[in-house]
Amino acid sequence: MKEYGHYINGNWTKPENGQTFESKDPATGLTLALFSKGGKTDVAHAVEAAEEAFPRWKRYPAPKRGEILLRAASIMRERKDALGELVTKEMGKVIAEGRGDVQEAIDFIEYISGEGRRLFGETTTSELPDKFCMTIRQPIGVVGCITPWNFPIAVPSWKLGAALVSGNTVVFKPATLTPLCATALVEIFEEAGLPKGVLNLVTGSGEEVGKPIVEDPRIKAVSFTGGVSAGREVYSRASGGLKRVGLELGSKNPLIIMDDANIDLAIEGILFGAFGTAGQRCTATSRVIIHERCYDETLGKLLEKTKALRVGLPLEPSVDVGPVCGEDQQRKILKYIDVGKKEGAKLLCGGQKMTGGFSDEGFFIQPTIFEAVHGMRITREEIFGPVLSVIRAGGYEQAVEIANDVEYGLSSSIYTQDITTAYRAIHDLETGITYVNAPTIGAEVHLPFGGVKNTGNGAREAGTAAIEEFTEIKAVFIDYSGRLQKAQIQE
Ligand code: UN1
Repeated sequence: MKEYGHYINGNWTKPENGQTFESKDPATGLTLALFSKGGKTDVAHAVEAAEEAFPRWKRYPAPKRGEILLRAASIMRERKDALGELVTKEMGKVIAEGRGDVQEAIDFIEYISGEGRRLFGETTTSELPDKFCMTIRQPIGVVGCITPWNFPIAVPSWKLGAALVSGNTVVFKPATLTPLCATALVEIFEEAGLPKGVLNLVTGSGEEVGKPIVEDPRIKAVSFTGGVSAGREVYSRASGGLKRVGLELGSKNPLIIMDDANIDLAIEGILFGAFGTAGQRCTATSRVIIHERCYDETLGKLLEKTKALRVGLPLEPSVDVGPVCGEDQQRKILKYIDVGKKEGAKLLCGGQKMTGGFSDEGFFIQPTIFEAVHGMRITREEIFGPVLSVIRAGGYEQAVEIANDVEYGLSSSIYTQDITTAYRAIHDLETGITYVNAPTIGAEVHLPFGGVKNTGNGAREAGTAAIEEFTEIKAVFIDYSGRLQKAQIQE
């Protein structure tokens, strides 16, 4: 069995205590590889290496930093199929989505590498003669990137790409469920020519590795994607050090279907949005709010199509829905299905763990639909699995009210043919992302990604906004008058 260490200062090492953990294929239960169980000492070494590498990386011209990233993207392109397969094996999403995960990483790394030739500041006027004013962007220093398992190549690439092109050095902690993807990604950056110490990987749990990263005073910023309670803990622990923190947390994304919608198009959107990645996306459609005038027709069609979805081994191209990512995930999702039943939601399809044949080896859950009433726990709390609540609404106003009445606000969608309704919804829906006539998933990397309310703390990833998370802005005043000029005092 292959065993991987941490990657610190350009070397693949072993943890001091020599302990390991397994990464498993959630479809087959087979162990893929062993990984070092990191701890405080490993994090300290990684931070030391990152700190030492920082001054040179900061001075390394940004376009050259971009070139290294571009090389990494081209290696990813060459290995797209193998990496896609790796994503599917380690995380469980179906193979087309495994490749999509890799494509999203390529897209973003290519996009952000161009930032090496931009990293724009501003130039502006001065209130005094013979004086010039501008802003420049500078890296923050050593930053911590803590990433989730659901997009094991794409989301780390968002964070690492933006942090590195901006001139920061990084301590990277991937989710314990997907360390193999993270290792493959780091190997690619190494091959692309990243100098030693610039990117360091420490594998292990949130408690043993995440916490020391967040608390180390030498780490100046932390970018975290994960659940809301872990996010809160990261935020409060980092606050003592007054660190920059970027959070991308939970959501409960609504999809509204108006009575003038193209129903068949909406159904396709729901199937992809709710059951793609087995519902394990921050952007997953978890509530469908249907106008009462098209409720019965839509629900009937939705049920028929959902029952026809093929759940199976995710490497088979004809499979629509793969396993959920591990036993804990399965338990949590089944618990929510139970909660839904107990609070009186009507189970319309699914609702069971799959048993028999291949499914006994892995963690499969049937695509599940509840007819629910807004306010039930299953309509408010993030489930992160293939469980959808369908809610009836009397009209546009009520649909939007229901959509907004949750603590989260990442993504939303409305299906309508009416341009006025569409534009109203764009303004009314309280989310960081809104789709019209498309499901809640599928954000493109050149636009900002992030949410409002408890989905985060205002940070945005992807797009040009990505560099905000990882740069400081410095104001510069250049006086070429040859005399002391006094702003605010001199006439
Ligand atoms: C996530 O679930 O954390 O918009 C990321 C989407 C993907 C990214 C999802 N492009 O669904």
